[in-house]
Amino acid sequence: SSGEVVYFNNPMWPGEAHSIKVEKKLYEEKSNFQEVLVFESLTYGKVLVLDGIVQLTEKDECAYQEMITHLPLCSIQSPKTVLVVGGGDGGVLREVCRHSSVTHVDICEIDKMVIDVSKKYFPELAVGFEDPRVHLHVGDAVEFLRFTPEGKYDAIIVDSSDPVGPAQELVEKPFFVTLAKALRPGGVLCNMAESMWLHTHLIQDMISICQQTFASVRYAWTTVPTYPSGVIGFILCSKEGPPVDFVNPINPIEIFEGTAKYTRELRFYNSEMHKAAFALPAFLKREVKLL
Ligand code: AAT
Repeated sequence: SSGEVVYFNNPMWPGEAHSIKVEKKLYEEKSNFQEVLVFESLTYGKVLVLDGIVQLTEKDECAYQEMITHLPLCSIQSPKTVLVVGGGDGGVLREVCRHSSVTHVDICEIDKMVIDVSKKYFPELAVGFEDPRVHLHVGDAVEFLRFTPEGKYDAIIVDSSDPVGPAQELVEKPFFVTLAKALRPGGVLCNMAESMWLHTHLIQDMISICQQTFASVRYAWTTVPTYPSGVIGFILCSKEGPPVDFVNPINPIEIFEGTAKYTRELRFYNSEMHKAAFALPAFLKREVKLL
């Protein structure tokens, strides 16, 4: 409740807790899929929590949404068709829509309550839903991809929650196979891939699956202070076809491209951050096998 510090404990990060001071609880409800909580914090603005895991805060969401979006989209020439998996807050949509080359965006989010809550409490993120290029599908992404025509997308962004609850299947091989099918040759995938400090094994498992499924695989990371351990990573994959050099972006976005609705400037991403995101610490290079 108000004025108290909320401690986030989870088997995903055993033996530690992270904490944020609550100014005011704004919303708490159980959806068909998860517990949805929104509160105003003392120092990070509003916070969205699903099943006791912080999904975003107003202060640091830029570091996550801008990186998970522009790492893949700036790595290919004129992306046109994009799929977002999860991402019901709309933040990734907001970033995708900065790219004027984009003509069609599908989003498949399982939980309508996340979308409604974002529209009410996070207008700076939910603005992404207002773009006419965006097509919303409420449902399970596993199911959605089963019916997706082959080669439909230039890029897919998997902005999903941790693999406990509704996102469990999203880290398994059959799902990656359907993602690969849905991409055109040379198309790219960017997948949320946890913390190198906490989940090296999970990262290695996801990388192995991706290496069996895609032509090239890279790992990148960024800092998000309110995520456990303060960092989060991404797996970037490209399908066989025209080769993609993720580390040296060919489609810079610094020049503001958005439509009138997207007047917000980039806060985190630039071409230097893009390149730097692929530099990996020695221990991670040893523990994960990147070719
Ligand atoms: N944009 C940053 C927030 C997220 S949201 C992840 C979303 O994925 C949630 O809205 C959740 O409802 C949705 N989701 C989970 N499983 C599925 C599924 N099977 N199909 C479609 N959508 C799904 C990510 C934060 C990352 C936190 C890292 N610790």
